[in-house]
Amino acid sequence: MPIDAATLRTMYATMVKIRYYEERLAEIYREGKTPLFDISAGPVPGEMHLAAGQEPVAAGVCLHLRPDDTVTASHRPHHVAIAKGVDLKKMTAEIFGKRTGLGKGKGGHMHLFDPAVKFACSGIIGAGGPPAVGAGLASRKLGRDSVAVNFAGEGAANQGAWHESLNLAALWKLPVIFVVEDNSWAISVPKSKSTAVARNSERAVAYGIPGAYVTDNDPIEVYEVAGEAVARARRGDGPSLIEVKTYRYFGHFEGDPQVYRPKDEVGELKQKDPIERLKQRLIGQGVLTADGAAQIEAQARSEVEDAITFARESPYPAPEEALNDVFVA
Ligand SMILES: Cc1ncc(C[n+]2csc(CCOP(=O)(O)OP(=O)(O)O)c2C)c(N)n1
Repeated sequence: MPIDAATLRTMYATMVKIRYYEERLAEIYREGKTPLFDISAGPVPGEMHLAAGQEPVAAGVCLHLRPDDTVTASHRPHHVAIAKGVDLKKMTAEIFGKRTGLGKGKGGHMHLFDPAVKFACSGIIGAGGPPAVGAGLASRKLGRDSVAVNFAGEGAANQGAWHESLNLAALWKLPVIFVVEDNSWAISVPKSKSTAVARNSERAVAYGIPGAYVTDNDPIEVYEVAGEAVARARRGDGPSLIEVKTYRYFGHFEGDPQVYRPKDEVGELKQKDPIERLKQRLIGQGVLTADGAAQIEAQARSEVEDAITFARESPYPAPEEALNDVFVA
C-alpha cells in the first residue's frame, strides 16, 4: 500500500510524541521514590511499563484505524493508546491516579479505557484477545466495516486465551488483526526459551489465516503489512496475524535491574533507533525538512507537557468516592 508524504509526517510525529511521553514518564516516575526504591511513593505510584523503542508498531498499525475501530492493548499500553488517539490529558491524569483521568484515577497506567476512540488495555497477559474478538463479532452483527486490533507481547502469544481468540476469529472470519510485539523479552524470559517457533507469524498457518513478520522495527513495513490486514478485515475476508520485531529500551518495569540482559544490548539497539532512521529517511526523500522535524518535536513536547501539567494540577478522587464505579461484593 503506497504511503503519502502527509502520512509519513504523521507517522514521524506520532513516534516522536510517544518517545517523549515515555521518557518524561520515566523521569516523573522516579520522583519521590529515592534513595530507596519505594514503589508506592511519588506522583505515579505502582508499577510502570514503558514502551520506548516500540513506537513503530503502534504508529504503523494505528495510522490505518478510525475512531470507531477497536483496539485492545496490554500492560505496556501508552504507545498504542497515543497512536490510537486516546485523550492525552485524561490518560496522563489516570496514570497519576487523578479524578480527571479516563477511569477517574482508579485504573492506573495498565487500565486505560477511552470509549471515545474505543481503546482498552489490561494488566492480564493475553486478556486483550477475547474482547477484540467480541468487538469484531459486534461489528459483523451490526453490519459495519469497523475492525478490531489486539496488540500483545511475544510472551502473551503463548497464552491460551490468545490462541482461543485466533481460532474463533478465524472460524467466524471476523474483522480482527492480531499484532504481536516481539521485543525479545517477557520480563526476563527470552523468546527462545518460551516459544516453540522462531516467528509467531508461522502460527497463522494453524488457524488458516495470513501471517506476516516484520523485521527490524521498520514503521513503514509495519504500515504496509497492517494496511493489507486492515483492508482484508474491512472487506469481510477475516483476521490476520502480524508479528513485528521491535525493541524495548527500558526495563520490563521501572526499577527492573535488568540483570538478565546483555549489558550492551540497549546501546546497540539505540544505534539503529527507528525514530532517527525514519527522520533521516524522510529528510533524504524530501518529505521532511530539518525545520519541519524541529517543529514536530516542539509540538510533541508541548502537548506532552500540557498533559503532565493537567495531571499534576488535577485533584485526587475524594475518599468517599472510593466505592463508586467499582464492583462491590
Ligand atoms: C495471566 C498473567 N500471567 C502473568 C502475568 C505477569 N506478567 C506481567 S508482564 C509479563 C510478561 C509479558 O511479556 P510479553 O507478553 O512479551 O510483553 P512485554 O512485557 O514484553 O511487553 C508477565 C508474565 C500477568 N500479568 N498476567
